[in-house]
Amino acid sequence: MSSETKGFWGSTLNKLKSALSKTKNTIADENLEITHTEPSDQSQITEESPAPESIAKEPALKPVTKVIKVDEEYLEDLEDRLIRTDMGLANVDKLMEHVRQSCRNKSMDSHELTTILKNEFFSILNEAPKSELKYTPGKLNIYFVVGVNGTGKTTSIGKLCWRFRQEGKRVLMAAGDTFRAAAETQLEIWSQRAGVDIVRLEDKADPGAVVFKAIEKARKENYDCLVIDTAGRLHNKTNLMAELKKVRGVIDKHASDLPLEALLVLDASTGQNGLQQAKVFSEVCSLSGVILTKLDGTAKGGIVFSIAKDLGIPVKLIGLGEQMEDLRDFEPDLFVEALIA
Ligand SMILES: Nc1nc2c(ncn2[C@@H]2O[C@H](COP(=O)(O)OP(=O)(O)OP(=O)(O)O)[C@@H](O)[C@H]2O)c(=O)[nH]1
Ligand SMILES: [Mg+2]
Repeated sequence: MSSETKGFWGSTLNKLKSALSKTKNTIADENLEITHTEPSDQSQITEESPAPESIAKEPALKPVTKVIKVDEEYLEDLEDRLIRTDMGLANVDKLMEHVRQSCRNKSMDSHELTTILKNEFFSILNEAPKSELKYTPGKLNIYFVVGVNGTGKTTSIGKLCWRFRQEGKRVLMAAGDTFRAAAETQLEIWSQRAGVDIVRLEDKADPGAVVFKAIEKARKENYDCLVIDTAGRLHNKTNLMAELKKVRGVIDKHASDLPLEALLVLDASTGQNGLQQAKVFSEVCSLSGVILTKLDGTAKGGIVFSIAKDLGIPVKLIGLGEQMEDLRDFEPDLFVEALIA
C-alpha cells in the first residue's frame, strides 16, 4: 500500500500512524511490531565502513519476521488487547473465532498473523455503508452538525469550512448554538480563520430561527455549503433532544430539496458510550454520517469497528488533532493499514 493519500483530504499513512499510535500500541504486541522493522539499510554501508560480517551475510531485502507460537496464552492476550481498543465484544468474538480456527496451536510467521488480523479488520469495515462525505456541485449543500457537549463539533466545523474554502467553495456557517454563552463568538473566530461567512443572531435566540435565516441567505446568495453548528446536548435530556428535532424540522421544511448531511460528532475516547449517543441522535435527526474526533488522543480507536458493525451509519470524517488540516476523510483501507502495519 502506498504511503500517499488517495485524495487531498485523505490522510497519509504516516500521519494516520502517528495519530493512531495509542490504539496501535494496544493492538500490537512486540511480536507483531517486529514485522514492521525495515530491513537494514544497505545503502549506508559504504566501502569506507564495511558491513559487519553478520549484516553482510543477510540478504538486504529479507523482511524481519518472528515466529509466534499461537497458544492459548497468546490468544487470550490478543483478545484482551482487542477488547481494550473498544472495538466491541461482538467484533472481538467473531474475529477471535476466525483466528482460533486458522491459527490455534500453530507456530506462525508474525507477518502471516498480521495479514490475518488485517483481513479481519477489512472485512468488518467492508460491511459498513460507504464513507464518503456527500457534496453535490451546483446546489446548496447543507451539513447539520450535532452531538453531545465537547465532542468537537465547533472545531470540526471550522476545519471542514476551511477545507471547503481551500476547494474554492462559497461557504456559510450558521451559529446554531445559541445556548452556551460565547459559543457564537467561538464559531465566529473559526469563520474568520477559515475565511467564510457566518449567520448569527443574539444570544439565546431560537436556534431554529438561526437556521431558517441561514438557509434563506444561503439560497439567495448562492452559497455552495451551509454548515450548521448546534449546542452540545446529552442524548438523555429529553427537552434538549426535542429542541434538536425542531431544528431538524426547520431544515426539512425549508430545504427538503437540498442535499443534506446530518453528522454526529463522536469523541473517540468515549468508546462504547458513543454508540448509545449515536442511536438516540439518529432517532431524533436521521443521521447520515459520523465525524469521529480525537483519535489522536485515545487508545480506543477500535470504536471505528463497533460503529461499522452496530450502527449502520458510516464514519465519514476523522479528527486527528487540533490543527486546521487535521480533519480528514475516513479511508477504511488506509485506516487498517495504519493500525496494524
Ligand atoms: N486532540 C484533538 N482535539 C480535538 C479534536 N477535535 C476537537 N478537539 C478539541 O476538543 C475540544 C472541544 O471542542 P469543541 O469544538 O469546542 O467541541 P463542541 O462539541 O463544539 O463543544 P460544545 O459546543 O461545548 O458542545 C477543543 O479543545 C478542541 O480543540 C481532535 O480531533 N483531536
Ligand atoms: Mg461547540
